[in-house]
Amino acid sequence: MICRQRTGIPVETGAVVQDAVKTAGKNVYGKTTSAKKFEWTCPLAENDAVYGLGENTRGINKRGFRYTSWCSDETNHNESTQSLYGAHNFIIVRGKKTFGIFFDTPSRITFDLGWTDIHSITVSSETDGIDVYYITPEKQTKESSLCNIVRQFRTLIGTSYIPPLWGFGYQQSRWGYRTEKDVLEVRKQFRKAGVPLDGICLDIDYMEDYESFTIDKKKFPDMKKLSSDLKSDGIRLIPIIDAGIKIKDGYKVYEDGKKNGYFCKKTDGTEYCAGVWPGRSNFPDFTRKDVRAWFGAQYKNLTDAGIEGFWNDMNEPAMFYSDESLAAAFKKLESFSGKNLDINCFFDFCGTSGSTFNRLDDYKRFYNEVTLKNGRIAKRRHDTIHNIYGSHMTRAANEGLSAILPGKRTLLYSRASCIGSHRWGGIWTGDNKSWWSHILMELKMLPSLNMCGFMYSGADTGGYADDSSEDLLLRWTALGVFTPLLRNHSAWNTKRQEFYQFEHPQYFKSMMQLRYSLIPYMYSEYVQDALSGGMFIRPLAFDYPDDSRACHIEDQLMVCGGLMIAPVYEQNADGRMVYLPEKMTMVRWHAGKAEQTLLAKGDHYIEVPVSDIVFFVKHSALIPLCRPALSTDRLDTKHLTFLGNGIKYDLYEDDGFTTDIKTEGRIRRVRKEAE
Ligand code: MIG
Repeated sequence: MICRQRTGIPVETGAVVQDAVKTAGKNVYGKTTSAKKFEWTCPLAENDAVYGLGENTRGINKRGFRYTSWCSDETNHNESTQSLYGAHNFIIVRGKKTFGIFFDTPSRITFDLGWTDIHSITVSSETDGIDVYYITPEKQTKESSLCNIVRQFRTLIGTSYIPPLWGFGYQQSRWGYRTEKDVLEVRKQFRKAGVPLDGICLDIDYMEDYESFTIDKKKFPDMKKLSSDLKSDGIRLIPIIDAGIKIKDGYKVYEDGKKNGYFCKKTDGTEYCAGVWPGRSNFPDFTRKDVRAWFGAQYKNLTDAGIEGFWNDMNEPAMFYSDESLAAAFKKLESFSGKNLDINCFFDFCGTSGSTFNRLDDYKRFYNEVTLKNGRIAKRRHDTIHNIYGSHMTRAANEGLSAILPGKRTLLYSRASCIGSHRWGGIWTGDNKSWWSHILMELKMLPSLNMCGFMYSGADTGGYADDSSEDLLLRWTALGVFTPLLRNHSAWNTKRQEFYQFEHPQYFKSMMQLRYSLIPYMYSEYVQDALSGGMFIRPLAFDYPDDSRACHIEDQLMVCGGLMIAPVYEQNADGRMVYLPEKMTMVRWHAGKAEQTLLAKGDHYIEVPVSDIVFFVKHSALIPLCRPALSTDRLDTKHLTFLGNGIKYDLYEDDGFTTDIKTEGRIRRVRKEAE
């Protein structure tokens, strides 16, 4: 059961699709106060756990720390970080009473989950209107109450984005593929080594002067021909689109936006201007329907060249500086001139030029036009609706692409997000580092993302910033094989990290062969989970709620209906301890082949050389594998082999593109005997 409690007149965030919810009566948990500031508090008992918050740091059980939903450009994130690129305000409290709670607000909101006091939660926000949804688990369900709460929540927020089938293929990216030649080199290396590949991402260098929706003809003389050549080889191009629009006469997108008043404005009615890639830029007011329609239509410049996939970047929005913060920084720097820079001012001096980056006072300088939940249109200062800006850029792209390419799914993922945009696109988890701790961080983030509806997700595999090494990339890839979005991406000033830069390309080939063999199964599970509100990736606690050992495990995950993974995330490890909550089949994937061993419930030390992927199949499950191919459009699902001891599997299949997604008539029962 879901109940809603409304305070004030909230802004429409787009998160919720179902309005048939009861107004909160007695099915309310904790206490709400809303004198000036909204606050919700709830006591926690000794063994209670808190799950959720999607893209954020630290544990799967989030108890014991504080978090802030505030879409932030945060490459250097670590355990101290409280906000990342997405804002996902859903938590589940597991205790004597287990319930879910969703805070539907576009404003900054803080979650003190047993940080100040380990025995209580305090959630607070300075919003002037908020909808709080309380979710009580249904009685008598086959699944755990945790899964049931997520399922109800996902019904409330609507079906998660389903990418085209090729979005499950491998994507190679690098901020550094500058020209057509660079792209062709990537294809050559993959195809030469016989390693599967479905996508190559184009970062900002393909644009003219970093202007969104343009193509630099000097570097990419014939994008249409390039994309069609690559497509015939099963590879698609995925260009980046930036939120900030360069202020430049003669740049059509800017001129249109300016003429029609589509950019965010300050109180004096002039456009708000901040520096991003192209220098001084304006920011489309994505919370306006007409602006979304206009922006969405711009994608046609690239779809006309045969492009069918995009990634939307810098849409928190990230800002290097504003006119105001830049002027203040210069003034301050000047004031240091001729001074004796002692301890009292040297560090202040050092920090001054960096102080212009993503400032709260800058987010207070401009306005967005939003729709309120009573249907009225209103102006809101950006900082009060910050968390839905990026998600509405995804919405603009999704709606635009659906209109441009009707009946066809396109690939779309974004950096910033808010619950609601899980329906419009996927997300990658933003800039990370080539750190072992970031493998573990991704592992812990994935189930939380699934709770919040973000199923099509994954990290920059191998790490974005800093130099990667072969062992790190291999271990990270061994996790990535199980995430719907699997992309190797890195920054321009780091060591190249395509598999062919390293000593053992055959290890990557083997791992990609596993991925491609699993794609029909993963796709089938993904679509069925998206349609039914199931979680593609789950903490063990969600499948084995009565096993207290399983409930405390934070470095193993359940994936799809039938798999458990236990990735290695420590350098130089030769294996790891794995806990099996029931009897399972261990699969050792080595040199493109599976070796299966039945293991008893309990603890096992499993050796895992960097060349191998080891994972586990639930005792009752049967996992179909197809023969790997170089791209998803070449996968043959007629001939399947199987992992595990189950007897049958219901495989969902479609053409990989259709927008008419339904299971009727598309499920084929496959059995082991068919081998
Ligand atoms: O501030 O387009 O997260 O993936 O390579 C950097 C350049 C802007 C941030 C993205 C990253 C991308 C980079 N972008």
